[in-house]
Amino acid sequence: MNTSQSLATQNLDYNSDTYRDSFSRINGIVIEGEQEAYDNFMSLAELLPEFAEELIELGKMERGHRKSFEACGKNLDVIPDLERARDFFADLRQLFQTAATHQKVPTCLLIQSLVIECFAIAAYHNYIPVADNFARKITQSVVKDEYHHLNFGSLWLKQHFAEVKTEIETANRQILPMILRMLNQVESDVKVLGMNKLEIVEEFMVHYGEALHQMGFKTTEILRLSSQALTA
Ligand code: Y39
Ligand code: FE
Ligand code: FE
Ligand code: FE
Repeated sequence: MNTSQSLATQNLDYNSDTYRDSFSRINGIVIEGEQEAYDNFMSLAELLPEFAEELIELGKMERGHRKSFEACGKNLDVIPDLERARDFFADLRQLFQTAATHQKVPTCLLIQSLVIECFAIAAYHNYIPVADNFARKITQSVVKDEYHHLNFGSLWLKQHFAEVKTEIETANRQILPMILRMLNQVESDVKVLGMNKLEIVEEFMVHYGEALHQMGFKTTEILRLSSQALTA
């Protein structure tokens, strides 16, 4: 039994004010995150016309995720804090949109299809053992989709590895500290929901490191890229 499974045995009162208050912020972040993932895949479909059909399909899955997580909020009778969630994603959205404007496809793919997807997989995976029954089933099916989204990006980047390597290193330096800062901002809410920030960081690093390995980075390079997170 790992630590995240043992957390499931702690008593969480899904109807308490404390739980619902934190849930409104995390649920807002997840709903807004799924919406932005949809927007990002639509931008990618324009940037990569030869994969437009596939990318639009991936985007539609994100729209479905948003609806699913909206249902999780309704089920607990919680109103998601979307305004705060938009602030939460402001820097990340800016980073993606600037890259899209400059047609930097590798940067856009690294941001959405690797980093954000690994962040989602780590967070959802850690949430499943401590979620209410309704949200657990939904999150289990959502997380399966996120693996497909991750796979698209790592495959494309692998096929263009030599040309994109330098751009990826630059983008990594910008985005990793940002993701860690975002996670720090939600640490206390994540704790109220029965999750653990450090476990999310660990799982993020494992998935991200594996994706970088798949693309073609060597172990020493992966460690160097990962260490950029320490500047958060
Ligand atoms: O590809 C996707 O579906 C990603 C947008 C979704 C990530 C949503 C943000 C998850 C972070 C939760 C923060 C609390 C741990
Ligand atoms: Fe999603
Ligand atoms: Fe896990
Ligand atoms: Fe996704």
